[in-house]
Amino acid sequence: MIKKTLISGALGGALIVSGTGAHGVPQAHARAARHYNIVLIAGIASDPFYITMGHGATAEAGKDGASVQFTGSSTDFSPPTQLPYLNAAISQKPDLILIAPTDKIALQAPIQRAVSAGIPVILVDTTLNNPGIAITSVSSDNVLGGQRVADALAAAVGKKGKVAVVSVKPGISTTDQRVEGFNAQLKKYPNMTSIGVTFATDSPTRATAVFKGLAAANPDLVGVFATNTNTGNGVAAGARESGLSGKLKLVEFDAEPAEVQALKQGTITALVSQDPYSIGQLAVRYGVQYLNGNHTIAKHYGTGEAIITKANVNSPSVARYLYSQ
Ligand code: T6T
Repeated sequence: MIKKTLISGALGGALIVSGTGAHGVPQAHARAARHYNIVLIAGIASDPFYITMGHGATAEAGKDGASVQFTGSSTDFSPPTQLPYLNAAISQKPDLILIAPTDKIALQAPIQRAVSAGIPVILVDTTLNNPGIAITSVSSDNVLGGQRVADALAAAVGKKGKVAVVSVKPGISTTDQRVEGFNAQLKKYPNMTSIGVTFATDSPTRATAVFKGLAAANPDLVGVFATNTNTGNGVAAGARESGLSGKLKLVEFDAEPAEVQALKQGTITALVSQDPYSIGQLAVRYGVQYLNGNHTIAKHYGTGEAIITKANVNSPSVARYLYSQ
């Protein structure tokens, strides 16, 4: 599917209209003038979001006569664990680097080193404070995603009460933008208040502890927004272990298998999921186009988001928004 318009309501289904030629994507595949070696450096390589992105990138590379090496730390989403993979890629001198920077400031200079070494870079998912050093970036609209979470949570709690946010750490563009969108949209609900953001460093165990602490300290808490997969899995476990599953409403970002299972079981009310397959696919497609000498590329390409609930989780219209492993 190339052209895609997604219309989604607060807790409603998602309608995807397909055709060809959206995102300014070249209609025919940009076949490589020669074989291109592309390195994809994930935020965290064990995360189904990036694994699915890797599948999209690899599939596209196969069509374009290129190859993708999928790398990244399998333990942590952090600059110190990501940097060795970036440094290794720079010394390997691939034709193109696709990278999800784990911090918008800390990765700026290291990515500039790749660019200065003559390796074009495309930012995938997360971005930098100055993304202009990359030839383009491909991502979801994370501010809009955060707004959708606020609407879904408001609908789930009857538009009133105290809610909390559990996120990863400050400085990650995606999760920061989701919180920004969420907070802005929450202002539209005068009877709702947020007690703010607590960070759990992408650790499910810490997110469980954070959830339990928040629930214990705030018996009137009615809902929680968990801003990504690992955080969401920890929060959902916390709700189950505290006997609050289904009672305290959870709306989470992403749709990896454990989150989808928790949605089906009623622990999670709604997921705002992304399209990582298309992120990988488009990044390779534009990268190969660039390497072939066509530099008429936009500075950013957006992929869609979907709201997934029990009502539409088995619908073919949201299938591409469910992550694989
Ligand atoms: O939510 C995704 C990604 O968009 C974010 O940048 C980091 O966390 C995930 O990988 C999911 O765990």
